[in-house]
Amino acid sequence: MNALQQARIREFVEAEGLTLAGIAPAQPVAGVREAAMAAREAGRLAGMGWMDESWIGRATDPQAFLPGARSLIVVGLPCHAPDPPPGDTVSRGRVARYARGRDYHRVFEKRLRRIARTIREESGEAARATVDYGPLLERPYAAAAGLGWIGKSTMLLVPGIGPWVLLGVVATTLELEPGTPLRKTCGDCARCIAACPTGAIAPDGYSVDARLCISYHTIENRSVVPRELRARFKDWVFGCDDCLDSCPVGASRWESYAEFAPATADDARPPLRELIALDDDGFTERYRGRAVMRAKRDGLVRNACIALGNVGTAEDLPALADAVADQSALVRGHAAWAVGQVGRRVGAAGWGQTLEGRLAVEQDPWVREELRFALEGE
Ligand code: B12
Ligand code: SF4
Ligand code: SF4
Repeated sequence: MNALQQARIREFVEAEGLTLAGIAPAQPVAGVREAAMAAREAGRLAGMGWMDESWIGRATDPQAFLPGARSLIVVGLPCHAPDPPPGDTVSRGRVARYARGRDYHRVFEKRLRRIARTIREESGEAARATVDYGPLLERPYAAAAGLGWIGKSTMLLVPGIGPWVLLGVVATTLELEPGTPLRKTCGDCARCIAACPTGAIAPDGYSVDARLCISYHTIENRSVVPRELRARFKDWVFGCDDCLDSCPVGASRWESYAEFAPATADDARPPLRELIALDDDGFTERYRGRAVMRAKRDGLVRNACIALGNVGTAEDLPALADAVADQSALVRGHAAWAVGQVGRRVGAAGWGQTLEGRLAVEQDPWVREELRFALEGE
């Protein structure tokens, strides 16, 4: 690869509006496969069964992703935008910053695929793009490319921007000049570890236990959220940014790719009563083209019930009473928990009857257990 070709690649990347990019050699990064396998074996990947031994093997070997690959072009998209203030005081949830606008997979994919196509057409070499779900662990390569360093929160931290960057990769058989890994570290800082509401980050950092992580539960978990965790979810309904928000790196700088910035307060802080009233069609209409779709309707409504359990008021109890009779058992059980939480907290009348009325007709054994627990308390 000569300097001219290298400059052309940078041109393709910048022509797509992507200014944060680096090159990593297409080789396994030492220690990463072992670390990922150890996380899997210890159960820290929770229910993400797709990340099995075979997936991790492929995801840590760029040759499996693109045979003959020599270089990985790693690209970052900033996603740190301020919240538009809501003009009311209704109970609201919170969506992680990366998911407030258009689905970043779509925003990225088109651009990265165009870059890969241009490389193929101009050089005759092979090129393949991936973002997030492709079998390639992205953060270690971003660090190898010199884009940033891996922090104790496990986030890639970019100087000046911090953890607020989403990643994508174009692998190519072209030989490109790799970047140099940064010599930066987190030093003595441990703010993210202290800020995590569930203790999901290992005491010394560099490892997240997905079984405890709010992001995992609100996005990936399709089933019951362990009762002992729910009260720590606060108002998060999709993802969690607590470890990112606590990070001093890049904290004072707002920078976002325009498509991720919330257009309205509801994109960042959706009214919870609206969320729990969504049916399948309403959910699809509201979140089509957005990352939130990944939670599916039942998952998002379950999350909204938990958030209402934590921040809801007496005004939210009628909506929660409807959710106790939802078509989905997953929603009914979490709604029952939320009724108990809000009812006790605000000392409202009638919440016990709501739960007893449901218990009289409920058939699902798990929902019955949640109803009994909500009635009896801890
Ligand atoms: C699975 C996954 C999750 C899981 C597990 C996360 C985790 N920390 O393990 C869950 C659902 C919890 C999750 C949550 C989030 N995720 Co996520 N996730 C992924 C995914 C698909 C794979 C990551 C993975 O394999 N995790 C498994 C563990 C074992 O690996 P790891 O923590 O990444 O650590 C590896 C390396 O960093 C390395 N390593 C770390 N330290 C050291 C030190 C040494 C010495 C060595 C040798 C190696 C090493 O070894 C580890 C094993 O592979 C990637 C996309 C991808 N294809 O890579 C996105 C990705 C990591 N997620 C991303 C984001 C944005 C998030 C959230 C911020 C979303 C949110 N706001 O809710 C949270 C942040 C939580 C957190 N603190 O990590 C971004 C991160 C961007 C960045 N700047 O780092 C990615 C890259 C997606 C993307 N394309 O932008 N995520
Ligand atoms: S995303 Fe939230 S729950 Fe998960 S590690 Fe970070 S602060 Fe903890
Ligand atoms: S909060 Fe501190 S320890 Fe955690 S990732 Fe940021 S700099 Fe590193």
